[in-house]
Amino acid sequence: MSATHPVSPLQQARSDYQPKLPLVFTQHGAAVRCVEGERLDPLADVEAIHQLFPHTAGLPMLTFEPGTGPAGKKVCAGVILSGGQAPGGHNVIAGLFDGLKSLNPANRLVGFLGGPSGLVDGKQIEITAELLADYRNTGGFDIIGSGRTKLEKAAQFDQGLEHCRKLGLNALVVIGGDDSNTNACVLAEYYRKINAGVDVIGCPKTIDGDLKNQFIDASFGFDTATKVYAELVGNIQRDANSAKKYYHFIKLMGRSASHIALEVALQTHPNAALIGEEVAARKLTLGQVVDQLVEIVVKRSEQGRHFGVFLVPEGIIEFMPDMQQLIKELNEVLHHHEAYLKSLVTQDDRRQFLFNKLSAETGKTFNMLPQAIQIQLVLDRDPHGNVQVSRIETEKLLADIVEDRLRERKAQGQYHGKFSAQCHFFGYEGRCAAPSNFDADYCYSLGFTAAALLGAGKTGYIASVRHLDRPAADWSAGGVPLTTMMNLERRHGADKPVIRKALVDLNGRPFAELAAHRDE
Ligand code: FBP
Repeated sequence: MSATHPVSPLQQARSDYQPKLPLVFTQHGAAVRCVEGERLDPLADVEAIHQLFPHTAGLPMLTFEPGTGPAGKKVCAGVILSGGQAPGGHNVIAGLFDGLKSLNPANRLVGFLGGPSGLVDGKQIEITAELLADYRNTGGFDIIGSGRTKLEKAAQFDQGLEHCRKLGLNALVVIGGDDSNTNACVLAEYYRKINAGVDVIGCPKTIDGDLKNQFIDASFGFDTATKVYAELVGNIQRDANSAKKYYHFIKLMGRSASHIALEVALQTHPNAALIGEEVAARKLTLGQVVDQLVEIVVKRSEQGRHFGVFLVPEGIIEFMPDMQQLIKELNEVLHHHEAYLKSLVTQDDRRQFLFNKLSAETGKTFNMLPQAIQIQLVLDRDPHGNVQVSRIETEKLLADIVEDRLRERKAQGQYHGKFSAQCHFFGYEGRCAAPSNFDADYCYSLGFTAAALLGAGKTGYIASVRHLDRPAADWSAGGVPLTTMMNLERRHGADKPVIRKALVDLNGRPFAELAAHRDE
């Protein structure tokens, strides 16, 4: 730890923690035997992906086995943190650094600043043992920062290559989610095609937990973030149960998939946890989702309980068919009438204009929304002019409509309770928490695995550490071709190769557990 800054006993203890590694690395460092397994095709759209990635599709699966590998290649790598923060990112860098040094003490690591744009703009720092000492086992991405610039154009790749050459780098490690690893895959293919001499390896990061498949057990950060949220939700549940006067609507991060809400629900047993994927499968409208919550409030009020906790996944709105239609129609209107809308003087005029342009059915959905949300839909637009769905305060939206419905029921003599809502959004509270021991170990192992892949001269792979349900020593380490996880998806009117996002599997054990016990 830094000599100039006094540290707390907790900081010191975290700093002293030595993350665990799979046994294969503890004897020989990252210079281990790399064994090729079966060649892996893309999981879907096989021919198209092979055509788009002729140099990196169909590569063999790799595992590291005990025994020394060929003499250590000299590796000078650049590392990029991409996208949202996730606990453990610093340990991926620490594992990568230590792994590279174990291959050859002359190996170097450079950190590109502020995410992928650091590579394109040539902004970086040298990662040294002294610098890293302050960051081992800490949360955050502040050692080099992160960003959301998409690396997808040849011009960006060429500029990046120029900077790599200037810095003497022959490898890049991209630590990111599905989009960032998609970009890493395209970059690996491009550099291989032009014989750039720069290998590219990805690492699976995201608190959202949606970068996983048969080869990737989990993305790092999910374990820590869900534990932090579960603690906060648990505290609120105790408060609700003590004061007995509020319904807490708690939105939990997770841009699209509901893994976080599901995991937190399993840890805390709230009165209801909405799961976006279930809402989509059952084609539940906003009104129907609200009705489910209203039923719970009414039932509890009959038992004299006027309090409770509801979990709401951040991405829920995009799973509701009526809201999907509303967003689609609003985007159309906003695009076609942008100038006219701007010329209108009041927000009310704009709301009214939009309402008149919507189809009858969608108009009803729009009308159901509280005024503040209607205005937000008109005002908050992304750089393409589309509605910013992620900015919609879903927890307030649901609380408002539930309150309205209860008022109606009261007027009809069907409800006699008291209802007062408190709204929360837990997201940023968990993304930079100190990693759990699991995430500290997993991240360090991922970084070490990335170093071993680079040492073995591999490109176009994602570092994979598997069997995470076992003790760390028994984890297996290796690489999975990035193209294996690819499929074609429709984006902005064209088919694009992307890594498939893992949504909550309604036939999987975590959801089955929730479904079996939620009525209790
Ligand atoms: P990544 O997919 O990049 O890991 O980010 C996930 C996430 O934390 C989501 O849960 C959330 O919707 C989003 O990032 C928030 O993004 P921002 O940090 O740009 O506000």
